[in-house]
Amino acid sequence: AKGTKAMDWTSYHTYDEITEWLDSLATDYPSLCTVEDVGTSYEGRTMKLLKLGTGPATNPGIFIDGGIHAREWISPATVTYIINEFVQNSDTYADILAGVNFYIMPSINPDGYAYTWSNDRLWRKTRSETGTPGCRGADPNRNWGFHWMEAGASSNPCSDIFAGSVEFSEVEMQNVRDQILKYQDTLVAYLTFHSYSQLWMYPWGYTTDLPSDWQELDSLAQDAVSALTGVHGTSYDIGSSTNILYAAAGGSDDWAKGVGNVKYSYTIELRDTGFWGFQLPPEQIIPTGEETFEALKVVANFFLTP
Ligand code: ING
Ligand code: ZN
Repeated sequence: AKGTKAMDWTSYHTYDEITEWLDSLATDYPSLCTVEDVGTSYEGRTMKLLKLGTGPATNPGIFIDGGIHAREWISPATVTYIINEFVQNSDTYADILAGVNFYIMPSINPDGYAYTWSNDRLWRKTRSETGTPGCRGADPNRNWGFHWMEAGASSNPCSDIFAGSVEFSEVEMQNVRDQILKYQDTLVAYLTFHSYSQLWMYPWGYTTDLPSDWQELDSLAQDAVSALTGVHGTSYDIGSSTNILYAAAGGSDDWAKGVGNVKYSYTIELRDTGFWGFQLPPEQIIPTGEETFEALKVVANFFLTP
């Protein structure tokens, strides 16, 4: 369609390809989406946010990010699939797009992601200097400033779960945080996509305690997952991250709920359950996108005012 940059979901794409594609969408579909520069990564990559929706800025907002962990390639691939599905079939989804605004960042750890293409396919963290030679990067999902470092995080810069020298030490997470704060008044949901394990999780990650409204988060998760499973039969577990996976403080979902005050905050671990792990074959991008999109529709429809 139009001059939209070539993109496909039969292979994985580099950070630059994803970014150029976002720009081309904003050029070609100005009534559906706009792109905003939201800052620069440690190594100087431009970070972009796509805003998708046809209604007023006061509509309920859903913030979506992908790629916080560099090696979890199915995450940015699924987030771009979701964008494409909405843009290419905007008539089908006219009600959702008129009633909800999506704020989407497909790849929020650009330096780490680039490093998984160039040097180390299994790199997880950012690429900032730590002061310890040979040990770069912080775990961006231990870096958020809510009960920071209280559980499941390390102060050792060589660890894969190094929380950073201080909360929000990582400029990329500062950039994402500032976008969430910018749209905070409208945000009803925050979805952050990881892989792998097939889990639909809600806070808290820093404690085994549950949020007081956990039953509402659980109920929407159940509805989303049942739609997801209905597509290809993929099974997901649902629960608080501490209770179904492990305790880990400094996660973006905890911050979004605990500080950002976004009620429906979820961390979603996409396919698979470990056979391929982070190296999910590209043949699974489309089926993963299809089932995840159905789950997202359930979430979006939940916030449509009838
Ligand atoms: N898993 C998440 C991690 O950051 C998680 C799981 C998220 C735990 C949020 C606690 C809170 O470790 C992966 N695959 O990264
Ligand atoms: Zn992850």
